[in-house]
Amino acid sequence: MKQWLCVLLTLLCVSLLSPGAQADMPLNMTQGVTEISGKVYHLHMIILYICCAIGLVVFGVMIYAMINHRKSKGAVASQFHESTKVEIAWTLIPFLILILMAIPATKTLIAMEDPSDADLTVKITGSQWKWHYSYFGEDIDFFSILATPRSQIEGQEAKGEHYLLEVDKPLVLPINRKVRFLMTSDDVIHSWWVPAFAVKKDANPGFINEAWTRVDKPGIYRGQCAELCGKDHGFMPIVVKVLAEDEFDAWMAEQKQAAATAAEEAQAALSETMSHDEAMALGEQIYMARCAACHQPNGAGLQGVFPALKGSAIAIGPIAAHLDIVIHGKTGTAMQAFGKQITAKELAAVVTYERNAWGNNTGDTVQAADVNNHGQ
Ligand code: HEC
Ligand SMILES: [Cu+2]
Repeated sequence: MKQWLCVLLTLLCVSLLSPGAQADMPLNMTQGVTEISGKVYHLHMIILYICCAIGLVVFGVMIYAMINHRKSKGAVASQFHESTKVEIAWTLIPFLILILMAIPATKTLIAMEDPSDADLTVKITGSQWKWHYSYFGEDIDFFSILATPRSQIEGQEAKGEHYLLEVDKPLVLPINRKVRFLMTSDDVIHSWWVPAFAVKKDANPGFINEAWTRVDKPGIYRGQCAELCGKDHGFMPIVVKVLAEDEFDAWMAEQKQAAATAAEEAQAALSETMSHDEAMALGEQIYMARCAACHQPNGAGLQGVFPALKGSAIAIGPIAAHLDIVIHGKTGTAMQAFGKQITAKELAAVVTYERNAWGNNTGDTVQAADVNNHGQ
């Protein structure tokens, strides 16, 4: 019996503690790709070793006592009370162990909490259910939205390799530069979590939290929202593409160029007239990507939470009121202001779509200029 226990305990220790097992054991925490994530990993391992040692001692003594001092062997319990020595020992020893654990933990925490001297600052805003990235002082900002097709989510198609962990536009960062993150939210509490960077920070409405990272290795890193934030909490992944420094600079220049072109195009779109079919096609695309999560692909909404647009008084009533709620949102509800999120042309298209889909047969075609005149 005793031998068996020894073998079992030894096996357990070997499998937990051997470095080989750690390296490819998917159950363990990732070592990540930053200095901090390495520190966090080592801290985690130190604490795990201490816990294992305590566990071995406590369970060892307990099992030894159960086996060797059992009643059938004629053991008689000793009766003693208020042993000052034992009481001091069982207070002092855990206290010392805690202090011992607090030293490396504090060091790591302090390092994690120091976002000073950053080379780049990115503001991260969570909202139901997407991330918005804005590069400070660089005039670059964009939304990052789940890119997994609905057909995979609904099971009509096999799930891809990065199912629910892929986005249309990833956050792009350089290696070897200190990046400071400012996190906030437009609605409820979200949490921006990328395990490979050991960054996990709440994004709270009305507050700004800070975090930082400096990535050592180029690559694509994935994460998720880590704070239950509503129906599509599991559908707002994070993808970070980390580039070599020169590639990053090139990307940045390209983004600025693209932003300038997009601004010109948006200006040009104001004088264009979309055909009804063109508006419906673009509108459906925008609707599925931006609105369907709440109002549902069939426009029926979710009773008591998200209103139906099929037959809704706003969607088949005057255009101005319809434009108004889509552009400005409705404060205090999950209906966001889309005026700054998508272009006038896209707004016109999605409103056209809502006014003519699912049997909403208004026949209206809204143009970018109408959106602009309404006040985007
Ligand atoms: C995060 C969830 C969410 C998303 C995404 C969303 N909406 Fe809404 N929407 C709401 C809620 C909630 C309301 C109800 C607001 C209220 O209480 O009046 C609403 C109301 C509306 C209404 C008024 C309907 C009525 O009859 O009262 C329209 C029109 C509308 N949304 C259009 C859109 C469009 C267009 C999009 C995409 C560009 C969109 N919504 C995306 C949550 C959402
Ligand atoms: Cu979230």
